[in-house]
Amino acid sequence: MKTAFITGITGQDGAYLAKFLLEKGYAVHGGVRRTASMNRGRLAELGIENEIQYHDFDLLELSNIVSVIDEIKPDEIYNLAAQSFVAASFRQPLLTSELDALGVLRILEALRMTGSQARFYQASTSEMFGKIQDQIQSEMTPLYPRSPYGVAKLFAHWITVNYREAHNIFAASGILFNHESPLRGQEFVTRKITLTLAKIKHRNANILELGNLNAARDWGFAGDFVQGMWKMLQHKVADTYVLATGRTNSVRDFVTHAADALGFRLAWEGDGVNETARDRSTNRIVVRVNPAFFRASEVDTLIGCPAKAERDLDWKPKATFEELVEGMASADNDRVSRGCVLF
Ligand code: NAP
Ligand code: F7E
Repeated sequence: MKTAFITGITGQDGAYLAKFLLEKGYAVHGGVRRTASMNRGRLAELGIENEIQYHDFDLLELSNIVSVIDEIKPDEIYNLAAQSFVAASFRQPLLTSELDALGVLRILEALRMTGSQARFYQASTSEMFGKIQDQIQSEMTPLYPRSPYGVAKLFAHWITVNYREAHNIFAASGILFNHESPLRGQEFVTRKITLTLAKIKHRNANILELGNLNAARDWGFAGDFVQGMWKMLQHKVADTYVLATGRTNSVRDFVTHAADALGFRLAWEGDGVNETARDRSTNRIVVRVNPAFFRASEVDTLIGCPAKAERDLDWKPKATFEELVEGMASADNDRVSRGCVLF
């Protein structure tokens, strides 16, 4: 039986990855930071809350990272822990860098200091492409991050490559494009859209306020992407891979599809900050722009090329954009109608 240690196990990807590894017969250990309230709702929703061995873990604390690795002696470490919300990184750039940049270096140093032979996965991100230098982004595309989050993740990516080359650590970096699911945090735009529209439908909210409707992302399903993480650690050599769907859609497209799935009939009207969407059946405005959600510097559009992962890892995303949106809308419709939105 192999042993895996997942940092960030309480987050979206951590939950899906834990389920996937448990099904493969792994002993799964999870790192959780101390908080005043329990936050294992995603693991509970997947029915695996009690199948995981939990360890106190914080990216800020080197001694803690060393002792956890010493105690578990994992075969594989998946570093998914991060301050992952781009908008928050503009307000908390130092904290974001401590966690998302130096936190990764702390784990790599812990691996070096303990002489652990664990294979290491780093959760890198398409946010590193930022102001895109190629129309379609691949492992060869120059990086140009546009937020403190993107800059911190860029450091983490390169320090992972450096420890691979300098210290012979099996350290893989997955440059993952946006991946979403019914377990996505409510602050991210996809989940904000499906949850708020479901609430409007059930008369628990009046309006969905969004920022940049023109932003376009390559959106995939998180359940597909965690399988790619695992494949990177099964490969004969550690490397860097892009995981993406190769298709891009705007925030406006996402709203339109989610609204359709929930039974609204939207008509878009106006331009720029005055753009709105009216529900034709009730004649009510249900979506409007609020500039408070604009970013100080924006990533306008992303679209990834997953050809290397397809070729070397035999990885391909399965869910389509439409299936993703419908799945998220349906899950939030159920939760709101049951009055049970736990995360
Ligand atoms: P998420 O839902 O925000 O989960 C982040 C996890 O990190 C949570 O478990 C959180 O714990 C934990 N964490 C935060 N600060 C920590 C600290 N100081 N010490 C230890 N743990 C800490 O993120 P996700 O969407 O699952 O993403 C997983 C990883 O992939 C992240 O590194 C993210 O930056 C990266 N990524 C995500 C995407 C995407 O589209 N989802 C794409 C590319 C890369 P709490 O539950 O206590 O908050
Ligand atoms: O924004 C626009 C916003 O916050 C997507 C993280 O997982 O993926 C995620 O980062 C787009 C941006 O995700 C709202 O301006 C419009 O252009 O859902 P998001 P993100 O910033 O792409 C990457 C790959 C990661 O690595 C990150 O960890 O949507 N947008 N209106 C809005 N975004 C939000 N959150 N809220 C709005 O009201």
